[in-house]
Amino acid sequence: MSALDEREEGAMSGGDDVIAALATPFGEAAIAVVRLSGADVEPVAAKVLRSRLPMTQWPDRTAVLATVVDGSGAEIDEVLATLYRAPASYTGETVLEISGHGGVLVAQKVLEALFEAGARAARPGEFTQRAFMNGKLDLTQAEAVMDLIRARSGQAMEAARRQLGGALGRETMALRQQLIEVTAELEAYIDFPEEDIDAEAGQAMQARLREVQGRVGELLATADRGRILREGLSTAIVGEPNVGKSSLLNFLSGEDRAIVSERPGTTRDTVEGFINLRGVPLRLIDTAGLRESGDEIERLGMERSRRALEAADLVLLVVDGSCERREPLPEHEGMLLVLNKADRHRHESWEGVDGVWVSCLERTGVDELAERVWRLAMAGEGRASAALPAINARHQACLRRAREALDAALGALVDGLEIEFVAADLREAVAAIGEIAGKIEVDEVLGEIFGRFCIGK
Ligand SMILES: Nc1nc2c(ncn2[C@@H]2O[C@H](COP(=O)(O)OP(=O)(O)OP(=O)(O)O)[C@@H](O)[C@H]2O)c(=O)[nH]1
Ligand SMILES: [Mg+2]
Repeated sequence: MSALDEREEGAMSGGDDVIAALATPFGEAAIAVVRLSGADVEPVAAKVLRSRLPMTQWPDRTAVLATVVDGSGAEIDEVLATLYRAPASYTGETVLEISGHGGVLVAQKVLEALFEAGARAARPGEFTQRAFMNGKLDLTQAEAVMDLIRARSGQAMEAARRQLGGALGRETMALRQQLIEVTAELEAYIDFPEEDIDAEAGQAMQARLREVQGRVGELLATADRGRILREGLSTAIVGEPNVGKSSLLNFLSGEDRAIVSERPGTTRDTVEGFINLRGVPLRLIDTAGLRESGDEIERLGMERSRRALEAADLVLLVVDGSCERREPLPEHEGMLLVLNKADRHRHESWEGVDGVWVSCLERTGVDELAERVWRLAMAGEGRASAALPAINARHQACLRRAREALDAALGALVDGLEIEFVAADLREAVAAIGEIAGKIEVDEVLGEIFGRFCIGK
């Protein structure tokens, strides 16, 4: 059975079992929220919740004071419980949220009581997966839920919010619709083999396909931005030993992450720190200083430095600006020269060299550095605009497939090949674009997506 059929069936029958999970982080907190979802939430929860009114009489979406008891009737916690009867809930099934006292043991006991009463532990993302199955969200929206939770910069949050609002899903479904219409028009000719496509209609179809093709290309161009917003711009800090690379990582991240010492060759392994530089998320990677000598371990470290350098979106090349400039500077796309130790003195050999002066010791120069990094990071076309979508790797793969199929269809149409060939390519493009919002035939794709969620979401 395809996921689509399942989705429709799910909408009618609801989930078969009641799932439960802690929706708040595990640990000590003011409150802990345990969430349940399923068609039989009420009969299951009624076994463990005691309240003045029986649960059947609880008003919808209203907090009710209740006591949680275990199987033997022993009281566990006094809680506020809110019932969202199907279909007006996050998952589309009946949902119950139990807000109890935050505490590792209390929340654990509440969950155990619920499991004993017939609920089972939810898998990561299972609540959202059910919301998708019940048609509450399309797949891009479901993915945006996690993007929003994980957003570490204002831009990432804004992009996730837009996607959660359904912008990407609507757009891809509209493109899919256009393709379906052209396919239908073509297929009408298949039924009348004696008729050729007349020139005007053929032109019109080509024009429509080109329009979709253009938009697919534009969406594909946002993949880089999407990756950067989700994962951060990988930024390697490189340079000779002892110039202050680790100091720069600590300075920018505001944390004492990497060991700093006056001994050259201190950093052996790469050390990472995530920072948010004026809304640009950066994954800073401190590396081992590059030099000729060094022992075995240091050489291995340098090997890692080179790999980080190759893979980086951005490179901060750190030099000691108080010392004389010796070798020619390496070149790298997206590289910025950072002249450190400005507090000592600015050696005249650096005059006229394009770079940013900082002092990690006295913590100066960060504003200009942020400005320059921002400009470099956003140099990529259109990356800075919050209004653009920011597709993820899965969307990118679907769009690439769609683009290939579209290219083939257009080629076949232009060459006047058999209409069946064109239609087959178009159907492939329809399927590929449809997958983005969740018109999916393969269940593994769903498992793959929701498996990355946090439990309780
Ligand atoms: N005066 C001054 N000293 C600094 C500054 N930044 C770093 N240092 C000193 O320079 C030395 C080396 O700093 P690190 O941050 O360990 O240098 P590194 O580039 O990571 O060195 P390796 O890991 O060995 O490659 C330390 O003694 C720091 O205190 C600065 O802005 N001014
Ligand atoms: Mg270091």
